[in-house]
Amino acid sequence: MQRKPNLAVVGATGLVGGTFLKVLAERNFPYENLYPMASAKSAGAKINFCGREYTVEELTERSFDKPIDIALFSAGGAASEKFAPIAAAKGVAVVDNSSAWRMDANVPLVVPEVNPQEIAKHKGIIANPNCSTIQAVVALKPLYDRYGIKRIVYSTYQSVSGSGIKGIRDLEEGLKGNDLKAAYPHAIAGNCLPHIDVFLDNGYTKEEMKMIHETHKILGDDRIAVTATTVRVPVFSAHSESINAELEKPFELSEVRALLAAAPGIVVIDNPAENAYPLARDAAGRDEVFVGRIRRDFSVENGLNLWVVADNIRKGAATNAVQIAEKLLEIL
Ligand code: 3JN
Repeated sequence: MQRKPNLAVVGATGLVGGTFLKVLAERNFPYENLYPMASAKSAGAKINFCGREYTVEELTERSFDKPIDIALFSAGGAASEKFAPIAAAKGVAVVDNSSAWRMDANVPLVVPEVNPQEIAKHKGIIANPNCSTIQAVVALKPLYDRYGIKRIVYSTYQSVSGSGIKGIRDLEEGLKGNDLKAAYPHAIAGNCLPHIDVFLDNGYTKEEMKMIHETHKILGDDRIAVTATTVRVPVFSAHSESINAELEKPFELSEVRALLAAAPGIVVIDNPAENAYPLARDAAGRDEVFVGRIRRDFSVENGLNLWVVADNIRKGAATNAVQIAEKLLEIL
């Protein structure tokens, strides 16, 4: 793009929306005008961006009548469902963080380290995957390309920031002995809840099914057998995942380590002798995906175990969306 783009941040007062702004500023994302938007409830709020104060405007059907090039959305599924097509119809390129459009065949679902080629196919909306899926596919992509993948078993340990400000408050208060249960049906302090998003008729949670479907779409391969158990744990920031993968071809662990270490966006931390492995507290505030505990699963042929950790609000949401927007700048 020749000139600087006009940007909208929809859901600017939320946890992910605020991180959109932080990441845009950190990465010196070029812009001419910035329009922070939110639902009527938060409209009128003041936010600071790059030393200037902005008033958050109410998201309405008219919001995209002004010339906006790129809109980053994180205002919940209902807002995305209604307003992303309105924006797209007016020529805005929307990067949407909700699940509303992820599985739509006309909407690319993108992790820039994995399938950047999909961005150019957009028809106005590009979907940002679920946080748990993003960090998993960043780690799996180099292995998929080299060996193929037959089956994946995901077990997640997800931080309360995935539930937004309510989840963080539930844990803060719970640690003081006051179980709020605003975000969860049970106390989160001192617990592990095998329950993220709603339960479906098949016995899985929606979060688990998101991981399964999104993995197929991003890797472009529905033949991979995938199962998932997603668990909320009393951690403030960063999701951890045990990933068990059955590869198609035999592998050497040394080569797996080298492939992961060389892959974009990955930092390998894997030195058990020094108690070195990825940790949520170290990954919080970072943009990379951290991989460790790289070892064979001896119980099956070509089995591999990984421990994968990333900041769910940054790489799992805001940073991934801004990376997509950076690629959009190249083609707009
Ligand atoms: O719980 C987490 O750790 C991640 C939460 C993601 C989430 C929360 C509410 C609605 C999503 C998502 O990104 O899939 C959605 C949604 O858009 O469906």
